Amino acid sequence: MKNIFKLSIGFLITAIAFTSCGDQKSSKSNGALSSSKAEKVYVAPGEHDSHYAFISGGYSGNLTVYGLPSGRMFKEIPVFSQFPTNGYGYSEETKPLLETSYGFVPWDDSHHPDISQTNGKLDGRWVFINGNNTPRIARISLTSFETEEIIEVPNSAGNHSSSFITENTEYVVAGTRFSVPVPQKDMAIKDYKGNFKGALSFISVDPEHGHMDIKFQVLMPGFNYDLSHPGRGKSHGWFFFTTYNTEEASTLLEVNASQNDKDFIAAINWKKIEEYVNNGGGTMMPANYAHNVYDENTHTATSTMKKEVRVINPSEVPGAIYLLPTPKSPHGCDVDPSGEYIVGNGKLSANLTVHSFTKMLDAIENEKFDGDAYGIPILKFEDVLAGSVEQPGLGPLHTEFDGQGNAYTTFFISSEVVKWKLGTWEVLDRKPTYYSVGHLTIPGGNSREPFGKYMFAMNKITKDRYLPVGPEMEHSAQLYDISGDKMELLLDFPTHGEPHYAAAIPAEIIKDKSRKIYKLAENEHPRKATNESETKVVRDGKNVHVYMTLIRSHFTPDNIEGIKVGDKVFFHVTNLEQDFDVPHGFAMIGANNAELLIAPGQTKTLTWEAKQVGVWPFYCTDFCSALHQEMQGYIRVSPADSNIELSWSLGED
Ligand code: K7E
Ligand code: CUA
Repeated sequence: MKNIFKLSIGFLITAIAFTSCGDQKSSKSNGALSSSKAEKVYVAPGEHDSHYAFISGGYSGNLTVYGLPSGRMFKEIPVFSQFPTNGYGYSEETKPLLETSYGFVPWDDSHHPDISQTNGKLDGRWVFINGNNTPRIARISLTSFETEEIIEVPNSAGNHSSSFITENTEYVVAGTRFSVPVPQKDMAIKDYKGNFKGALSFISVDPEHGHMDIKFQVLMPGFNYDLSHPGRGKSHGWFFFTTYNTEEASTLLEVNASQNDKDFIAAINWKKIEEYVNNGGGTMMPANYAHNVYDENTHTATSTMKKEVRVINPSEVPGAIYLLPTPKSPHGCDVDPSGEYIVGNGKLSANLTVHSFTKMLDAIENEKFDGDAYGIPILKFEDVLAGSVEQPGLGPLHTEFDGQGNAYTTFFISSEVVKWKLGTWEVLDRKPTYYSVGHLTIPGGNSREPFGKYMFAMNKITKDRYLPVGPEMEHSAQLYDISGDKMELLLDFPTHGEPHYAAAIPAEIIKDKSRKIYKLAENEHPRKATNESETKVVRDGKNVHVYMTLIRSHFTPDNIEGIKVGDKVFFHVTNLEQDFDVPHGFAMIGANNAELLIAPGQTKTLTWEAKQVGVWPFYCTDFCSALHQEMQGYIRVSPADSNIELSWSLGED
């Protein structure tokens, strides 16, 4: 067994070396884009792209917004990471979004964005994304393009099989990558097997406001739950998770978790469990997790610690959970638009395995079982197999669909995307990627109605594709036209962080409802100042609250005296502008946090500690008018025992 394994690794390494050198050659020979390709990605000055792509920032913790087909980056939306560019996670209003049971966690590792759906179609209301490191799920508004909510996932560790949503956005799902003791406790690591648990969390989404709530967690055997996708159409009501490390090894997983010939796809009938829960089933377990919600009217987030979570053991709901044997350490778990086919991308498997939902139901009904794992029935492999794509490439990771009956699978080791036909399993086309592709995205590719015009591959290794910028290059995406029989490579474009996955959508679904301003009349921030006459400075012990406004091109007030060393000054800054795209910035010398970038009509708060006697300037950071450089002011800081009165002014000498 071990020797065979070593042999296959040897083969893979040779394959890597072989492909990368082959790739370089073909890259050189195809070097310049032909003019027809250039036309396909050319978006003339002032014209708009036809699609948005929301690309995961990976270890940046954020989400970037791109246009297709141009590959231009429009915005970075801060999600799990502090973002000095606009003060996210530094302003008093947004700090609560990053609260967790571990305290303030200003970073995460985001992997899988997924856009909300109605009836299996992208509805463009929200995009969800997971935090892998400190298990969390975020909801981002596709109206304001801001993070509106983050919920922590207890009993989870490495929230990787996440954040995929069901076809009416009933649930956003989070599965743990690492199994852990549940509840956590001090125990020997070597006693992992049989004792650790893997929590699969079903988080309900309020249909109107999108608010998330953990409806239940299924405490599964201690495998690693890698990726997941919902059933759709005929399989709506089920959710599928790939597993690896069904060996339950705790050390040297590269060897010890590659022993079993087959791991599993876990099929969860969430409708059945939901019914059980709605009838009072499950157990409330003590837990500690943060639920952070941003209010668009007060422009302020609040963080609440939740104290319990509903857990379900598989044995409580017979007939709700089955295991589908799947070779070998599958990564991606992808369901086709009809809901019939479930693709298990076995990383170390020679063939690509596709299961049939219809056969699965039949096997369940006729009890075609092959034993069980911790009481969960294992279905017979042959009885659930729809077919397999024979030797399509090396190291399959992820599959997407074009809605025309074709599937597209990425192969990391052989660095290619392979197009194949659902049902006949024949390979139709293959195109190299530069280099070592991870995920790929087709707009709507994870829905009942994909928009099969473009596909882009997100590659892990960039090497020579761009001008060198030192030892580390940004990752590279590649856009293909998939409207014809053969895929056509159109464009390379760099991405930010590690773009594990992306969600993409036709622009017309969201662009017209994109927010332009925050209406001052609707501003409910408790410390707003919606006109200059409402500005003031208020002392409350050692805390000083400055109610300040901004308009081209001055601060009100712009001279403040009577601050003392040891004071904590809270600048509550309201941007009075009511025009699209006229933000102002606020920066204070020596601030230990960041600047603020304040959208029209918005109020944000920056805290500054007065540490040294002197007269200290603040200024606007965003070039907002011809007199932007005049947009500045001073704060006088006097000794702690000074009796200078608090005063503030604008335009008085
Ligand atoms: Cu990078 Cu989806 Cu986290 Cu595969 S995952 S590549
Ligand atoms: Cu306001 Cu520059």
